[in-house]
Amino acid sequence: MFQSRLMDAAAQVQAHLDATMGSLGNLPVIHAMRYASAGGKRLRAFLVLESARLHGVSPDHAIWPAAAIEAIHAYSLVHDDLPCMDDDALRRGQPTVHVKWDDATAVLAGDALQTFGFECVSRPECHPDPLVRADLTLTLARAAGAQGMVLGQALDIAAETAKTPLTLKEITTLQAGKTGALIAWSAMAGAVMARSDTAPLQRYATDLGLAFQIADDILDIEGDADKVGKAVGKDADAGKATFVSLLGLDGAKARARELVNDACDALDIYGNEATTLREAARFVISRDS
Ligand code: GRG
Repeated sequence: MFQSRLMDAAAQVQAHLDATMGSLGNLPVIHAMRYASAGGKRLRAFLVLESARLHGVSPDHAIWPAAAIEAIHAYSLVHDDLPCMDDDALRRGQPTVHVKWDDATAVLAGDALQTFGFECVSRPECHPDPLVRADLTLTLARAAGAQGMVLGQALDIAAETAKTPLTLKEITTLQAGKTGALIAWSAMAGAVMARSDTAPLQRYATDLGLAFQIADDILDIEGDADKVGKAVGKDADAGKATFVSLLGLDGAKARARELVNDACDALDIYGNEATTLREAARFVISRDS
């Protein structure tokens, strides 16, 4: 069930991005935007669509926040791959945007993907109620910005030159911003659109986001094609704390399983309707890329 819903979400969001970006023109920056926002697992779009389904929100409305979060996620990857950040040559198995075009195009494509994301959630087609659109926009700004993903990225960059490795508490805070905030927004989007309680999905997504990052650290150790490029990146630096370096490989795996169990428990109030979200949580720690 989860795999087919994930594939459906991927196809729907790609079609929507193609349709909405198709009219943007023919400049290199537009091609770079479309290139950078293609592919990927589409886990965040899936979470938006599933959260919307759980709350009876129309898929025609939910596709807008699904496209928004994938555009913002894509912007963060384009900027993260730049030479001044992680300096990666490969993303999703393809040359990164600054390698295929140049640094300036990558900065602009990332900027344009970010503003495109905010346009998606503020367009009238996203939801008939302007207060809901405002709420989606406000919460997305907080998740992506200086209290969320940008904060996490800044803490990560600071950690590279810190005299001592981060503690478990510090790395948990860092990752809650860097990867957790967008994942949490995605899972809560349906409840926001339905003007319903976001607390159960927030609990689910907080645990899911952390489990996702622990799984990413485990994949770094156990091998992933995209991460081969990290041999020249700053993550290759010795001494940078990860969940694996702090907990050990077995400890990290056990912690990820514990978080997934807690994430599933947070969905109890939705009963069987949330089966696919529970499957998604299990997928996050069993994926191979
Ligand atoms: C530049 C402000 C700014 C932030 C960048 C998300 C991020 C912050 C950096 C990405 C670095 C990284 C590889 C983190 C590990 C976790 C992660 C976000 C992996 C990529 O997400 P997936 O696996 O990617 O969902 P796909 O390609 O499937 O969309």
